[in-house]
Amino acid sequence: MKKLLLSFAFVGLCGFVGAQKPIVQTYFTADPAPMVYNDTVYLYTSHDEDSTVNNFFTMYDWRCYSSTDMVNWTDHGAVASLKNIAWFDKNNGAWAPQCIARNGKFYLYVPIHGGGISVLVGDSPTGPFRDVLGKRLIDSEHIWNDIDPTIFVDDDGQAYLYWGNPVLRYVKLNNDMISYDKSIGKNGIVSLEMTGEAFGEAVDRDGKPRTKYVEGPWFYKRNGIYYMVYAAAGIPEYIAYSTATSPVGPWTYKGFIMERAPKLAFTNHSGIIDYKGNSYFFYHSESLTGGGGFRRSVCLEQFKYNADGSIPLIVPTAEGVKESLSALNPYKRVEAETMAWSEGLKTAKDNSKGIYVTKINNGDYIKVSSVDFGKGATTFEASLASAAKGGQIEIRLNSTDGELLGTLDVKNTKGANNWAVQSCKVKAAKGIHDLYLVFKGGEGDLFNFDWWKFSK
Ligand code: FUB
Repeated sequence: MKKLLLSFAFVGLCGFVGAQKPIVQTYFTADPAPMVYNDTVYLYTSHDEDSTVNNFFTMYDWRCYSSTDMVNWTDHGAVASLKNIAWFDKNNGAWAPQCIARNGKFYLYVPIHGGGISVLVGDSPTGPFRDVLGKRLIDSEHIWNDIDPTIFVDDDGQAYLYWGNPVLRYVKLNNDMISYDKSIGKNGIVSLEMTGEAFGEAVDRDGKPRTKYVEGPWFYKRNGIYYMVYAAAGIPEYIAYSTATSPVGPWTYKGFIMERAPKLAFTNHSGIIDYKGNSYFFYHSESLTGGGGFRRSVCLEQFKYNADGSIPLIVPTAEGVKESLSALNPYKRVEAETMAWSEGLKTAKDNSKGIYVTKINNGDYIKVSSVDFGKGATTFEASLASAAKGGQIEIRLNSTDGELLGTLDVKNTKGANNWAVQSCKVKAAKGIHDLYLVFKGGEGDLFNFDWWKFSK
């Protein structure tokens, strides 16, 4: 991806093709599943590898990001991987996940393409997640089509797990969230009758009737209405939705939410939340530089429900979410992997340090939105590690060539994981600005970057 980013920069454009704005730039991410927990949005994603194998989905692990302002996102890395699922003997197939919190635990439901739906359990929203069952959760005859789990716990405590392509099925989860009521449907699994009234009328490639529903369901309740939002209408996919007055239907088709648009991928997949009084629609596109149908990127739009609870048509924009919900405090340690935008970078994990920013080359940068400098900072410090000559961090306001507050000369620390806090004096910046950390140096990887902080 790095080479592509550099060549793109060469033609004088930025890192997405004037279409939808990906909220993650360090990896290709897909199948967004947001979860609001303790005032923070945790976003679980699948992960398209940079190198696609056999021209098909190449997906080995699931990633997590978090935000409290909907503009700056912190990378928590891969929180689960097919490597941790001992009973599955292939390394590919980590498709669309969803996590929910219950009983003081976090349940990450994952489809393993060709292996069915599993549940992984963690003690924190960012894992680690364990394969507690040692086998798939959904005991079904359709494992090839058992993809895209979506989970909702109703007000009476009953949890429902819906999933499937091209038929929607559900189970009623037991309170332990890792087993389900076997007394309903076929061995506990209820297959919905896929009618035009419920999911919209369509025809398949051979002209036979089918519904618009394809895959990627997102199930939730709002103001007494149950919503089923899903990928619809074949390839390339629209996003459509149906509603019901009970968690098990009957469902009524309501129409499209997102139509096809340039730079949307041939799949689409949505997640919807309300957060701090606003409504947000997550989807994926292929708009990050180097993107494609198997190298997708999660994007985000804010929207408003209509007064009757219906969802308006949402048009993907180049800006995505336009305003941060709160200003960021630069006087508390900020993880380097917290960013509103970046160019040319990757993140990696160090067992003692956690996630850090790596693959830092000359000209790469991090943008952090809406940083509140208050009455002014005097010092910038950062935790850095360099096995090479080091380089510089230019600390700038508002753009990559905006006002220069100071330059930190990053010294060699005798190892790419030998961390040292290094600092420099800065000109006092006042008020709220976008902060740009612009990396300069010679050829190759310059240094690794764990966190930064200003002081007064
Ligand atoms: O990411 C792999 C598959 O593509 C998902 O499971 C579908 O929803 C589609 O997005």
